[in-house]
Amino acid sequence: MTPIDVRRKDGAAWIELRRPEALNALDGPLKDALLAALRDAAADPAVRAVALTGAGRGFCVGQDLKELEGAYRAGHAADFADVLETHYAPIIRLLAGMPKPTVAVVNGVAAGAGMSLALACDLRLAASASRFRLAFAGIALVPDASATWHLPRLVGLSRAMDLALLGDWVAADEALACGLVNRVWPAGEFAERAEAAVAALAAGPTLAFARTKALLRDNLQATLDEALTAEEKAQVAAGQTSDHLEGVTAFLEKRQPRFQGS
Ligand code: T3D
Repeated sequence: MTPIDVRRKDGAAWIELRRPEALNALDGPLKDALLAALRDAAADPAVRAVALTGAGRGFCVGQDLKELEGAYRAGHAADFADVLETHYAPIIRLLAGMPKPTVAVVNGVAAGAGMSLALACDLRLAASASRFRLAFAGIALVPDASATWHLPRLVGLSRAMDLALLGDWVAADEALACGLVNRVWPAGEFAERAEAAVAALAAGPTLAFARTKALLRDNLQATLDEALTAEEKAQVAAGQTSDHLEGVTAFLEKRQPRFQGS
């Protein structure tokens, strides 16, 4: 089985992590393949949304700890600088920064850097049996792969501290209640509902989505004046798009818009 499966559906790229026997733990080949798939999806204008999911009963349990076993048995720690710079940082930058919506379709357990991947996506759709754990403290590490950046922004500092330091599992319904995920659906309807949500994003006004995503992320650090200026610049550009014309025309003609992403 190849470590990643990429399929195109309704204008979206579905990227599936495929090491189900290890709950999709991230070993070197899987991280290489994930980075390549995300780069391809980001660069391809025909891809208007990206969904990340896992094969089998897990979403992703983070770094493959067995991959590091050789180093530890030999008495020295793994080179985290290398793995973070080569794999995790570019993967996270793509999920958070690519100019199209990214969606974590969390089919099962998400732990450690697997949870970080989900946090870095723009939206998280979760199966009701999924659960989350920031498992870094259990192996005496700090949350990484952007978890310290995304988590407090999603759930607030107090909850982030709780998840990072106490390290309890968070069930899907609790994750929904605290803003960690955006939707929870039961197993029987999860695949269908998630596919419909991703397809709806891919059929949306892609350029407006790209600008919206950048504004929301960038303006977290901005002053009000800076945010107003950035919104104006983005809105001027959005107002020039074919999709804006189509959206207004569809409204006037009392029909659904057909956005082309241009
Ligand atoms: O590079 C860096 O920057 C370092 C950063 C690291 C961040 C991280 O991501 S550290 C890893 C954090 N993840 C964890 O600590 C999760 C470890 N896994 C678990 O605690 C359990 O597997 C679960 C509670 C998630 C699920 O339990 P259960 O009973 O449903 O399944 P299981 O039997 O434990 O796991 C199934 C298989 O997946 C099993 O394989 P085996 O031994 O039967 O052949 C298990 O070893 C494997 N597996 C699970 N997690 C990992 C893993 N293999 C490698 N690495 C894992 N993280």
